[in-house]
Amino acid sequence: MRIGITCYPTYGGSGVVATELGIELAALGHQVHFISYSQPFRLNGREEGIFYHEVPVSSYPLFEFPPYDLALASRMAEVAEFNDLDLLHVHYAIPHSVSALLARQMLASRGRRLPFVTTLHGTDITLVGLDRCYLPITRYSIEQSDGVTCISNYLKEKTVESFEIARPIEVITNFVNCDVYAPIKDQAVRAEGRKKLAAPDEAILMHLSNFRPVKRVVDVVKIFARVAREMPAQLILIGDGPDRSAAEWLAHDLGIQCRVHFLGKQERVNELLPLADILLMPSELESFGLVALEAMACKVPSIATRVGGIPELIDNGETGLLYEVGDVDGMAEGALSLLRDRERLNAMREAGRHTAQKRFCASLVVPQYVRYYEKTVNSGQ
Ligand code: GMT
Repeated sequence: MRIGITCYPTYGGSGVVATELGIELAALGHQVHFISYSQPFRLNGREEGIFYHEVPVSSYPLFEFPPYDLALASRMAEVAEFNDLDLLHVHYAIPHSVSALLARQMLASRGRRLPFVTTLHGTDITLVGLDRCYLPITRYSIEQSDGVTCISNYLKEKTVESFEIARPIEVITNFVNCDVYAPIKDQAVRAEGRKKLAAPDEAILMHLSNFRPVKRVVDVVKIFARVAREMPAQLILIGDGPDRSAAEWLAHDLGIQCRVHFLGKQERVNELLPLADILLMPSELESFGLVALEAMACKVPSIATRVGGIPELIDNGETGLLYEVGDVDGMAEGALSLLRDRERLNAMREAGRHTAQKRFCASLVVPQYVRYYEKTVNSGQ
């Protein structure tokens, strides 16, 4: 198939899923065209079967807000026509599904069909989409999509309930490439990698996010401070965003700044994750929690919150430990209990990898998207 994909190219789960999906589809022989304002950060521009089309957004003194959604719709229509696309797949409803709707109408007026699939990821429904400014158009574009998918059952229920959507929504969960996200088999190599982050007797706790308030990065530092009081440990934080400075200040105020390391945005997180003992994900909300899945595939269990779609991914006590939002004492206790009980930690490491392979591996999930595309393309003919 020839598939156009639009996503936010910035550091965020929906962009990661869209990019990894494009890479997997291209590896299966499909032709993939990314249409966005900049190249998605996990693409290097040299992948076979993947093409990138930038959306130029020109400004004009009259425009206080340059109309990106219109520029995107124009580019989608052009790319679809010039490359004979079978369909568009947009990730994150706002504004991508509205632009896709316009592109579909533009091409229809020229006698061409361009169906589009919208994948809902989370805050496009739970936060931004519920904002009254966007709610009516988000609901409309979901209803008008030729296909709609959600990344968890939680998000499907939330969408149906909050937007009173009657149309069918397919749940296609997020996925991970278990060859790319994998434990480091050679223990000497792993030990060498860990040496750059911590002393041999120290535990490594990790956090990875875009440091938005919903991620509760300050809780990450609080949890770590409690762990570090009890045992030698280092905290590695990957990513960047609005709450980084608050987390840095807290590390200083607690006097643990020499054990807390902010690495900023990293491209090859698959090389860092397997070095950790535990991932901390104390989010206020996660519709899925992709980072926890990537960590599981690397045999790293998560200490996380019992919110949104996380319980669909993490089996409490089996593949990770779940707590109420803000329960930093509980999460610290959980981390300590696992780090002190290597047998239990190892069992969890194995169970997590097993779950990633058996339920969330790209080789199982990506074909579900392909089948859904085929159904969508064929149903309107
Ligand atoms: O959570 C973020 O900061 C990014 C956001 C996005 O849309 O880019 O992530 C959402 O989509 C991810 C991929 O499907 C999910 O793994 C995240 O759980 C979801 N975030 C929230 O629901 C808060």
